[in-house]
Amino acid sequence: METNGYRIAVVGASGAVGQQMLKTLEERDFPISEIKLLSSKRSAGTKTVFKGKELVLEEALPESFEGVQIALFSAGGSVSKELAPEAVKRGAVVIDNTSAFRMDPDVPLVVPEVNEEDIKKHSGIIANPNCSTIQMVAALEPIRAAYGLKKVVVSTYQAVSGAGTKAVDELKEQAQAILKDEEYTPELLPVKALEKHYQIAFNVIPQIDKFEENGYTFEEMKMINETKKIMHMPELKVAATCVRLPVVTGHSESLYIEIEEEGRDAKDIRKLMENAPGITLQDDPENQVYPMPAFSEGKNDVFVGRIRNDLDQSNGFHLWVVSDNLLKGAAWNSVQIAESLIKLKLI
Ligand code: L14
Repeated sequence: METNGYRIAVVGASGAVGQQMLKTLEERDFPISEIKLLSSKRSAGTKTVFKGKELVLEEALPESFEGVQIALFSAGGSVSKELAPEAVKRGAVVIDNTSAFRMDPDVPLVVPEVNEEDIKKHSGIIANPNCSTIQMVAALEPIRAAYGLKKVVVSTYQAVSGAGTKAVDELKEQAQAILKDEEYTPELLPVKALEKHYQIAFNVIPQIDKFEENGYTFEEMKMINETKKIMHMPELKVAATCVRLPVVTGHSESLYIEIEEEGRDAKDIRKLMENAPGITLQDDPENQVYPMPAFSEGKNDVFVGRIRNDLDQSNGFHLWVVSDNLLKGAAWNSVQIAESLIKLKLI
């Protein structure tokens, strides 16, 4: 630890995202003078290694944030609602990875490649967007900036790790049970809190999060509303269908977009992606090069490929966008926001 670094807390340090946050802080060599690993009462006492040192998780309490400068939250919406204001009261800047404050008009919702400057308006809490939203807006922003954007229709192919480590275990246990012809009772997906659960191994579930009254799921509405907020485009037309697949890590998305400018070609979009921050273009159909979740795991970038012209709509294009949902979709974007705070001299 460096003496001139920051005092950090990670809330939800034992979770799928929390663990990736620790790994990312290590990899980035984030300046840390002190780090506190916080968790629910249930996980308190468990140990985890950070920079070669074994650390014990403590139960997250309001007092835990005394002296903390940056608190990274990823322990569920109810924990954030209760403890983020307590952390802010004690002088910390909170970077929250849950949906608790994302649509709050006083809370910046930030993907640094898209709207880094919004961080300047924070009053204690900065929200990390939904995983599927982050990778989509990272790909859309360079297109919007160059050619304008009118409409987006997205279908997602989402990994189970978004629902936590238990959902990953469930997928593996189910797959093994099914291969051995054993009975298995699904318990977690699509939504743990609901009564009905479905098999995810060798299946596809067109529901992520609860349904809202308009027939869209909360995950779909998050993508729609968060995209407009991050891109500062309340008028943008967005539709989403969010689907869970038996993939452990890496969300994929099929995007149909319509741009403002006429006369553009898929080649132009490809060139934009080639030069965009945080994007890796993988688009060479002749050689079967395109993004896939199995090969995006462990990488911070958003991968874009299959860029092609719509066959009927002259300003319409199709893209395939893949990223590690635990990294750019969560841990990496959160740490990136922390790096932006330092870069913009806000901390
Ligand atoms: O909104 O179950 O941050 O995959 C992202 C992961 C909601 C649940 C969010 C999942 C979560 C989602």
